[in-house]
Amino acid sequence: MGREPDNQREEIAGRANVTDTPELLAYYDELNDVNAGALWTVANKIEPWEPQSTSRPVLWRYADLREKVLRSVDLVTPEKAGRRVIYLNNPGRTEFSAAVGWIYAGLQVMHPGENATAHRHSASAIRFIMEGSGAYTVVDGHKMTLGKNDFVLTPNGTWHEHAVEASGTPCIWQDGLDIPFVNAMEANFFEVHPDLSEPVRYPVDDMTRTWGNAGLTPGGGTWDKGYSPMFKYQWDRTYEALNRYAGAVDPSPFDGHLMEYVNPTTNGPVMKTLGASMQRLAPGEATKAHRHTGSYLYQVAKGNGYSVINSQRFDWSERDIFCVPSWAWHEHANVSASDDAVLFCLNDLPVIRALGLYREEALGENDGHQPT
Ligand code: GTQ
Repeated sequence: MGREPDNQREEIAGRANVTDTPELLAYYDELNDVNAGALWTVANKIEPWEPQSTSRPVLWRYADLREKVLRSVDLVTPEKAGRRVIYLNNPGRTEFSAAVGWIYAGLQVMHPGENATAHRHSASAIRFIMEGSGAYTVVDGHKMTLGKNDFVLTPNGTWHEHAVEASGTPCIWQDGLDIPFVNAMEANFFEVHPDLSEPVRYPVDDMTRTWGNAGLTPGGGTWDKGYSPMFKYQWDRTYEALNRYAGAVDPSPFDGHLMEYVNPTTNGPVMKTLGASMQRLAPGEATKAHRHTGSYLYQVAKGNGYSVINSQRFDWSERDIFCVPSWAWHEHANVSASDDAVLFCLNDLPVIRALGLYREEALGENDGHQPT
C-alpha cells in the first residue's frame, strides 16, 4: 500500500535503494497490518529533490467560459445554489477542487436584482471584477460597489453577501479562496447568517475612503486584525500607481513592473493566507524566465500577450485566466507594440513566506528564455 516499486529506487548515496525480497515484502505486509510502513519504501517519493507540483499549467479562455457561465443563470437560482459559481478545475487538482496548488477559484454570475445569502467561513476570499455594473458586496456591514478590475477582500471570519442592484446589468467576477488550503489544514468552518443578510452599517465604500489614501493613514487609527482594513482596491488607482512606478524605475527582467497589494497598516500582505499583485508589461516587453515556490493564478486585466510556462506557450487576452504552478518556469510577453498589458495575480505567498518556504531561481546564464 503506497509502497514504492523497485523502479523508484535511486542509485545515489543517501537515497532509498532497497531491493524487494520475499522476506521484505512479507515484512511490509506485517507493518501494513498495524498501520505502519518502512520509510525507505516511500522516501524518494515523499521527499522529492525539488517541489513536484501536480497542478498543470492551464489557460482558461474567457471566450470559452463566458457563455457557459451565463447559461448557469437559466439553470439554477442563487437561492438554490447558495452561490452560483462555475469553478476552475485544474486537471491535476480535481480531488481538491483547486485551480492551482491549494487555491480555489471560480466565476460567479449574478443578474440584476439577485443576491447571494450572507455567510462566513474559515476560508479567506477575494473578488476580481470582470464585467457588468451594479454589483456590490457587503463585508461585516461595509458595502462596496464593484467595478471592472476592482480587487475586493472578504477575509476569513467576516460576514459577506453579494448582489446586483435592480438597475444594474448581469455581472461576472472571479472568486479566489484558500478553501483547499484550509481543508488541507482540516480547519474549515462555515456558517450561514441567521438572518440570511446583514444590514449595511457604514457609508458606501467607507473602508477604501478611510484606508486607501496613498501614504496617509487615519490619525491614531487602530486596526489589529490580521487582514487589511481596506476591503476594496479600486482599479483606477491601481493602474495609476503602476504607471507612476513604471515611470520612475527600470522594470525587473523577470516581472516587468510588479506591485503587491498591501495591508496599509502593516505594508504586509492583504490577508494571512492569500496575497495578490498587479503587474505591468510595457508595449513589446518580454520577461526572462524564472521560477519560485508558491502557486499563482493570473487574470489578464488589460492587453494581449503570451506566457511560456514550463516550455508550453499560452496566448492570452483580456479576462483570460491562467496558472503558474509552484516551481514552474515562467515568462510573460506583451505582444502589442503600442498598448501595455496588465496582469492581476492571486497567490499563496503569505503562507509560503511566513513558513520560510520561499525560494527563487533564474533560468540559465544566457538569455534566460525557455525552449518552446
Ligand atoms: O462567496 O465566499 O466561489 O464561500 C466559493 C465559496 C465563493 C464566497 C465561491 C465561497 C464563496
